Order: sequence, then structure tokens, then C-alpha cells
Amino acid sequence: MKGVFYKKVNIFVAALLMFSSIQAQQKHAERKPTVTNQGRYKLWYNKPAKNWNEALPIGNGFIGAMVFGNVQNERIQLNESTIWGGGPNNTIDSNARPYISQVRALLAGKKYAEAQELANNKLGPKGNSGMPYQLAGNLYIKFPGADSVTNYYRDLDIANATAVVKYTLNGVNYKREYFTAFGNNVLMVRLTANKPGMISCKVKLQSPLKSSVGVNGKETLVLSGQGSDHEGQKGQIKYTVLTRVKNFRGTCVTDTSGITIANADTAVIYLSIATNFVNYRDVSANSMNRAEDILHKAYRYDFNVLINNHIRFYRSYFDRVKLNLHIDSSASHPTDIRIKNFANNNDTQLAELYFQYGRYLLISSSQPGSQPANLQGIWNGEVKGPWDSKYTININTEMNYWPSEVTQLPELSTPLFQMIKDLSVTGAPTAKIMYGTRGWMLHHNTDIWRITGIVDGAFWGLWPTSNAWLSQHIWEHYLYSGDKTFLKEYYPIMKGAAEYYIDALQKEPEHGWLVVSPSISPEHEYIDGKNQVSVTAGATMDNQLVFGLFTDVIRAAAELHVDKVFADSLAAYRSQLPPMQIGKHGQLQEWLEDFDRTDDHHRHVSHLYGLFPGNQISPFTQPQLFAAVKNSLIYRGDVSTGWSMAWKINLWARLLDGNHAHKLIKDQIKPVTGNSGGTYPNLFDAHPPFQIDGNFGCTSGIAEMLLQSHDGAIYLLPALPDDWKDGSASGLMARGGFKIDMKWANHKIIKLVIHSSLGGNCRLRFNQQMNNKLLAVANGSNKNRFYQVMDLKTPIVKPSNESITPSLIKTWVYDMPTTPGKTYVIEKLIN
Ligand code: FUC
Repeated sequence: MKGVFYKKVNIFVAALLMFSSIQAQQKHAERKPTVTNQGRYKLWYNKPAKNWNEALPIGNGFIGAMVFGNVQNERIQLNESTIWGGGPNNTIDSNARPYISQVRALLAGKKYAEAQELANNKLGPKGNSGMPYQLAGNLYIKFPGADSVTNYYRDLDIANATAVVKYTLNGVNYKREYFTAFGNNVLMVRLTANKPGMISCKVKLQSPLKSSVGVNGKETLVLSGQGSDHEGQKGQIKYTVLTRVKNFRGTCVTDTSGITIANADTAVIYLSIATNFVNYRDVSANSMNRAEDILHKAYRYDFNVLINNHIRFYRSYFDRVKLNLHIDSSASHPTDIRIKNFANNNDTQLAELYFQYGRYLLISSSQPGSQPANLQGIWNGEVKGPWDSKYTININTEMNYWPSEVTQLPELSTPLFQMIKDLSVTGAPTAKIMYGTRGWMLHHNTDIWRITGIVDGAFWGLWPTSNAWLSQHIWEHYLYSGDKTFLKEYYPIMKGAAEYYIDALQKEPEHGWLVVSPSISPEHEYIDGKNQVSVTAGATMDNQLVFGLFTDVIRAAAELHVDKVFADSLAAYRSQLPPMQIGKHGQLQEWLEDFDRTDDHHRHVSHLYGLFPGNQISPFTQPQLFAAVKNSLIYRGDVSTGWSMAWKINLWARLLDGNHAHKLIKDQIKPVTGNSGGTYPNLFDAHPPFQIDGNFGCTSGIAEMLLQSHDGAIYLLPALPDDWKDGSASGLMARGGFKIDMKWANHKIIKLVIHSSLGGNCRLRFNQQMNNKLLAVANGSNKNRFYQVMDLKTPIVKPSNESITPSLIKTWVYDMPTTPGKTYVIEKLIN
């Protein structure tokens, strides 16, 4: 009785609070145009999703769900990050070594087509090409009555990580609320109406995987399923989905056909999903026990308690960064209409929403302890999704994590770091058996089982340099955080990647340079006579990746005061790597030989790694190289697949051309037609099909347009487009542990707040002269070790028919000494 009384009091208090918050919101709404509140952080629509790309994603790193919002037959498609096909395995090719030697010899003799043929015949995938990430199934909720409703509305509120559906039927207003609880790890759905007794429906579970539905006790609906057998691997993932309802009044009956709710005032659905996955080599957990434990713990709490905890948890990430771009009436339209109109109007705020959506997606798909975000984050509606919805490491996986440091979500890279650690174990025998080296390596794909062999045939898959790219993320995390404990833990992994190259690099006969061979410039081909060939030695990207890795390991060893002799030996190897070369079209050469074509629009722009995400090309110290990169990017063109355009946003930001970066944002946020990239109505990036890297890459690109910290200073507003002339951003991070808040008007910074977590000199770069009384003019040597550019070898410049005109970029640089933990507020910045 007492419990019921308190429950009622609580409901009353909650209702009062809700009412006063509605009142407060209404007051707020009166003050500002309603568009501001409707559009700013909501994706919203006035009709249900017709297909998966219109459904709305919610997730907590472990469970993912796509909410369709159908009136009569609601579908919530379910994912869990460890439901994959197959089981523990690796794909090491124990016969590869002699063929690798033969391919090397052919490449050294410039017999490219023969090298390609041999590689294609002898160095393909062994065993399998990786296992697919799979859906768990669907939660259906069937409602009686007509589909023809009025006032239909659905949204995804990315400021709170909640979704809602509302409509009116026969004079009754219905509401559904959805979220995937952070912390409690359950999917929650609450069904309410504004009249009592109106909630009647049937809840069902279904899956296209091998599965069965049963009942646990009296109240819990159970779906037991299994990951698929795939390419010779037996499906070893077992999973359990549990669903239980808490209803207020009315009745609720559970049998194998589902849960039948009749005449309730409110019904709350609790759903847990768990698997037997422990780690890449262990699937011994009990999925039923785990799912029961999760459900039991969550079921003790009411919806309001869980949603409040959820929102608090989520906002502890989301609220760290704010971006404010101009908002106008364009933002009052449903999101699908905004996407259609974006090319031709000035809906500047849609870029802000898209930026924050990328952060929302990362928080929702990658949490400490979860799997890293895969090609589709955590959301895949298929038994075998595109490219198996696994990890492609020649750009896509890395791009997923580009926003994590700069947009202040560093903890979300934890699953990536765990995966790197796993790969340094599974990739050690691969290095030894396939290449005869120390250290660890993998090729261009992996999956939950952390496979490291060649995938997809040599033309795409003979790329051994992912270990260097992944290691870059370790070093970058240190640059932003200064976290020596982390660096100490991961230094052996970076070192292991470097050891692989010490043993694997080959002396190229023409110049005596040390090159990666065999390899490819990811998935791209050059023309050798009549042949299209991808297999190569000394691709520019590989040279840059190995240069970057060696430099990072040398610096890490110095930071940790270890391995001096090893670091010196790395410096000696590094000096023998090929320099970058500027080719006959005034472009940065993609290959060792000048094969580049000006009409080549391939989606991969691998040789531009040195500009972004690397830091090997600077307009201030390498103007010719900088101009050559620009030429390469102009030749490559703008429109391409989604992730390719997202990469180009970052590249144009690093080329300090905000208007061109903005043009690419416009190219990316447009409806999907044909084969080029675009944006689906749910703001998911289209390769096509959906691939989440483009979302993350664009978020990172927008941050790069506002702040860069890789080139000797923290450069504020390095690539601000004309359309964003006024705005503010807070919480963006710079290397060296600086958090930056800034406000700008008419392209000029008018307020700057710098929080220094590590202390040290804060060197700032501006496009304009600033008030010298507030900032000291930089005095030459950069005293902060965290944002040095790399000392490159002088590039080779070929005689060129076309002009390379390095433009003179004028900036103003200032120094500000800082103390750890202090905040510096700088106003009246302009004289
Ligand atoms: C790489 C790209 C493709 C696609 C795939 C998942 O292979 O070349 O465009 O993104 O990954």
C-alpha cells in the first residue's frame, strides 16, 4: 500500500515537474522563433519510415535499434554489437611467403602486370574473407485500428538520445517514447495515450537468423538465436533477446505468440540482448544468464528513472561541445525536406545538426567495453550487410574515429584501442609466417575475430600498412591528452608495428630507397602499358605511413625515456624512405613512378594522407608540396562516394579553403541519387549504400574548418566559409590538452576562452592581427612539444608543364604561457 502511495506521489510530482518544464519550454518558445527549438537538435518527420534509411537510429554502444514509427505495425530493428557470423579463427596464409618474395622481385624489375597476376593467383584470401556483422532481429508492436491518423509526428532528439512517435486516432492522442539505456543496457519503449485504457497491442520478436521464440516464466518473451555459418566457419555466437512489459491497468498476457496488452493506460516494454561472446578467442559466456541479469536489474526501475539516468549519462558526453551557426526558417522544415533543399538555400544550421549527429552516432555506437564502430556503426538490418558490415582499415575504420579527440569524445576510442591490442596479438604470427618478420601486421580488413590475413583478392587486399595507420591513433591520443600511462601501455604496440617495417622494408633498385613491397595504393590502379595494375612497391601513402609511424615511435620513446638506441636506428631507417615527389602535372605523385592521370576521379585519395589525417605537409614550411596536394585534389574532383567526400572536406580544410570544404558539405548533404554519395532521410551517410564513416568524417571535417592544431600552433578559424561568417563553438580540443571556446563575428574572433589541462606554451595562429597587449607575438622557437610538424625530407620536384603556384599564406602567431588547470578568458581581441 505504502509503495503504491509513494508511487502515486512520485507520479504526481513527476507530472508537476513535467508540467512546469513544459511551461518553461513554452515560455522559452515564445521568446524565440519555434524553428530554433524544433530544428536545432531534432531529426523530425511527419510520416513513418518507408524503409530502413528513413528509420531512426538509437544505441548505447552495445544495443542498437532502428525505429520505424509505423502506426499499425511498429518495427524496431535490433542489433547487438557482438552478433557476428562464424567463430574464433584467423586467416593466415602459410604458403604466402615464397610468393611474396617472387612478387617483390617482379616489382623490383618493373614487371608490374606479371607481379599483379602472380599476386592475384597466389595471394588471395585464405579460408574466408571475414565474417559478417548481423542483425539480432526485430521487435514488432501490432496495434489495432486504422493506419490513417492525423497529427503524425516522429523525431530523434540528439540532445537527449531519445526518439518519439505521436499521432491522433479517433480523437485520442497517442505517444511512444524510445531509448536504449546507457548504463542499464536495455531498450525501452513506453506507450501512452491521453485517455485511460487506450493501449492495446501485441508485442512480438522475430529474427531471420536461426532462432526460436519461447516464454520464460510467465511474463518474459524470449528469442534465442545464433550467428550464421559463413564461408566455412560455423556460427558460434549464441544470443538471447528478452522482452517483458510493465503495464499500468489493463491486462498483459505472454505466450509463445507474443505479449498481448489490452486496455492499459500505459505499457512499458523492457528489452535486453546478450551473447556468449567474451573476446575474439572465447565464446564461453551464457547469453541467457547475461540477458536475464540485465533485464532483472533494469526492470526494478520505472521508465522515468531509467530515462533520467540515460539522459544524464548521454549528456555528459554530448554537452561537451557546442556549435552555433546561423539558424533561420529553413530549419522549421522536416529533416528530409531540409536535405532536399540544402543545396539551394542557406540552411546553415543543417551543417551544425549534421556535425552534432556525428557525435551522437559515435556516443551511441562506441562505448568503453563495446566493439568499435564498424562500417555501419552498430546499425545493420541485414543477415549479410554491405561489405559484411565489418572493419575496412584502409580508410573506413580510422575515419570513424577522426572526430573523437577534436570533438572531445576521447573515451569513445577505447574499443578501437582494444581492437588494436587484439590485432597486435593475432597479427604477430601473420607477420612471422607470411612475411618472415618480427612485430605484427594485418591487411585491409578485420572482423570481430580479429583476422589478419588477406581479404578480397590481391588487387584490393594486398595492403600491409594498416598497422601504421592504426598506430597513429595511439600517438594522437597522447598528443591530445598527455596521458603517459596510456602511452606506456600502448608503446610496445607502436614499437611492434615499427619492428615489422624494419624487417619488411625492401631496398628499391633505382634509388636505393626503402619501400613497402608488395603493396597497393588502396584499391586504386595505375596503367602499365595496356594493364590496369594495383600491386606496387613504395606507394606514396605507404611511405607517409611508415615515415609517420617511425617519427611517432621516436617521439614516444623520447617522452617515455626508453629505447634510445632503437629510436636512433629508426631515425636511420627513416632517412632512407622515399621523399614525396611532385609529378609532371604539378601533382603529388601517388606512386613511386609518375603514373598519375589528371582525369582520374578515384574515390580513394590515399597519397593525400600526409596532409590529412597525417601532418607531413604544411603551407608554411612546404609550400610547393602543399600546392601539389591541392593540384592532386582538384584533379580528383569533388563528387564521389560518401566517405570520399567526407575525407575531402578535411583535406580542403587543411588546404585552408573553407568555401571549397563547404561546397563538399553541400555535395554530401543532398538526397541520394545514382551511385554517388549523399545523405538518406535519416541523415545517414550514403556510400551508397549506408556507410557511417561519411557521417564521422564530415563531423571531423567541420571541426578541422574551425580549429587545427597539427602544424606548430593552434590555428583558429583556419577554413571558415563565407556562409558561416558569424558563430560560436565551445569545447573543441587542440593537441597539447587545450580546450577552446570561441565566438566570431564577421569572420573575426571576438572572444576566446582557453582551458589548459597540461600547461605549457599555447601558440595561437590567426588569420588576422590581434591585440598585442593580450597576446605576445611568437618568439620563434615553439616551446610546446605537442604540436610540432614533422621534419620532412625535401621533396623531389619534376620539371612540370603545368604550373605549381604556392600561394603566400599570411597569418599572425602569438604565444601564451599557461598553467595546468587554468582557464584564460580573452576578450577585446581585435585592436
Ligand atoms: C573500401 C572502399 C569502398 C567501401 C569499402 C567498405 O574498400 O574502397 O568504397 O567503402 O571499403
